Amino acid sequence: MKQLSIILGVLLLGMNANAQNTEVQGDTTRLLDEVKIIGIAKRKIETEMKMAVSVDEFLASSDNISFIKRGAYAWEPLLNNMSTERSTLTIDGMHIFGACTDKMDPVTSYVESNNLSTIDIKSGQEGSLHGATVAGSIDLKRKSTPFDMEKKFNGAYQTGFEFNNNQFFNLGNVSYSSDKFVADGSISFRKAGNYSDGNNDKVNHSQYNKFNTSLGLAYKTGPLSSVRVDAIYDKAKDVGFPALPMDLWLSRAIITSAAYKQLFEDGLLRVWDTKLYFNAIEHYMDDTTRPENLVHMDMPGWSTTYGLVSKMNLKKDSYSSEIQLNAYENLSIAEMRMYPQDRSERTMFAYSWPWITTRFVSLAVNNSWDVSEKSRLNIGGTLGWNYNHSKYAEFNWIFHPGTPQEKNRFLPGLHASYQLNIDKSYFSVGTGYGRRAPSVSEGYGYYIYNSFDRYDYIGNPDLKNEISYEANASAGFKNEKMGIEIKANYFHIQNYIIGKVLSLGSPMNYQSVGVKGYTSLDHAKLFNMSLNANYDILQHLHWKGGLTYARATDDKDGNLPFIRPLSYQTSLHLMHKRFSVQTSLNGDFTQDNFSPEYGEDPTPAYAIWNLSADYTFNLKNFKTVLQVGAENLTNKQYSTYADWGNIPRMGRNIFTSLKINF
Ligand SMILES: [Cu+2]
Repeated sequence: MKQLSIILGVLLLGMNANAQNTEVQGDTTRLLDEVKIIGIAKRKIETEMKMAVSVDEFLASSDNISFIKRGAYAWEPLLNNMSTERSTLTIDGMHIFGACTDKMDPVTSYVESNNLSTIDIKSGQEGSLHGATVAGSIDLKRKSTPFDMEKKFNGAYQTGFEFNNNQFFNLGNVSYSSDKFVADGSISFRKAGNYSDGNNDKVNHSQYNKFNTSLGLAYKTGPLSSVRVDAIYDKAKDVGFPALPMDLWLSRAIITSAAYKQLFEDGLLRVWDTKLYFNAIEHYMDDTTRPENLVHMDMPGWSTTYGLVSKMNLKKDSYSSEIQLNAYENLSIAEMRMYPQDRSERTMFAYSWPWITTRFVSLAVNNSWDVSEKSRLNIGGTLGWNYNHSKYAEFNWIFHPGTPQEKNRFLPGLHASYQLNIDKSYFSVGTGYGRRAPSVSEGYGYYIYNSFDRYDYIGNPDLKNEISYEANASAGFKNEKMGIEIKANYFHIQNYIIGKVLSLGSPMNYQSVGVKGYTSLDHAKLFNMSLNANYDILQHLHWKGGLTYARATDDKDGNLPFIRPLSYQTSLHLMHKRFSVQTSLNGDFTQDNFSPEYGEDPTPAYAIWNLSADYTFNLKNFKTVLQVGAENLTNKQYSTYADWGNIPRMGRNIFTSLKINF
């Protein structure tokens, strides 16, 4: 497989590739720029309230993302109220898989806000370009400066302090561009102590330390072609997870890629971009920091992925298309070593991920036709192949005797949508069909302790593929002064994978109450809706508001867990000369549709008030912004429906930051 990827990569590199704009001229710098600018025009990594946000805080500002929080660090992003197994999480299209059986390390925890340009979120099957999915895709786009005829050097330095948890951070990034050569670099440090909740009580084990650095170099190999190499190194140390029975001692990731891009001046094919990548993660948990644990368990994990992603952009008249080939191989290993207080007396060893290899190849196409000036039709599809191999299948045979060591799955997907613009209004309707394979834990996990419902989870290699049928619609209106938009989607998912109590087997962990096996429900239904509006009250006074609603049930009309109750957000933004002030109120209504079967209890309503102000000035010739603000101004004690084990959230947090652009 690895060899196949390499051969394919070499083949693709040997051929020609490239661009996106119909106006083709000899000036290739411009061409390359135009391709890049699509990324730059998107939202910057900051929120209305805060300019120095973490990747998680930025993602939280998107209305189809919610989070399971196990502490202050590495929140698990849920897309359309579905867990990470149901979405594809990629960095520039590269697949990466966390090395933690307890989901301490979603892919989003391995990047930093100063090496990203934007985050591309696609809902449902529209996200199938990067691989088989049910919920959609989250693609973290790295910064990549375009080639420029003029030599340019820029960068930014950001520092700040947050008072609640004594978080101190320093983020720096630089970029250099010329006609032939481009370099992007970033470095960041964050260190935080335990945070305090709304009762001013310390939440123990909520500290973290993160170091991240990245480097990207691009060289123009010809008037219409370029090569680019990228690397990210991330290290998290001494990270507490207050909601879990153990913490993270050390996690390290290295994420590398080499890409070749070719643009074409004429013809149907405009851009061909091919990338080979490699990433490796090591993850070491530690429970010796928890004196309440009588028996200690070391649970290290490793995840290594090699892959290829090759993408073509086609365009002719009113037709444009993206074609993407994905191929990767991942090896996931997790160990469990148990011993009493004395480490030398090891009493048990097991693989919680018994060396699981996953190979995946998919070819995906998104086509769009501008049917008329006002309407567009999108049709796309994907065909994927997923292969799993379990090296130490004896762990899987304990609960599933005789199950084959290997498994092949075919994962087709289809989607279509129609968009219509009439004057200042716009509408869309869409539908989709797709499948996904079980994740490594769902398929092959062995005694993975879930501290939320306090069960040990066992994977099932014979699980059926999840099959999703989806419908979505949106409508909006926009003029110079205001905008309003409503969006809704509905998923009917067959063979919905979830844990159910097993009558056999006894718990391994003394904290656990029993054993659950991953099994398929006949079906589950999910509905998501959002309503957003904005209005410019005065030229320099802007209002924004939003509501989200979701409902999800299983085949017996019972509630599914981790579904966000009715939630809202409203904010005001006032600008005056060099000052700007913003305030926001956000909250959830009472969670009535909770699921006791999956360990949930009702969560009361809460509302959080935030306020921040910033001042822009010139420090010598550098544009500088100083910001001061407070989150949870009233120091409200609360936890949300998705706080693991109902751990309280942060109380009042005063934050300051300074950003210098040069
Ligand atoms: Cu972990």
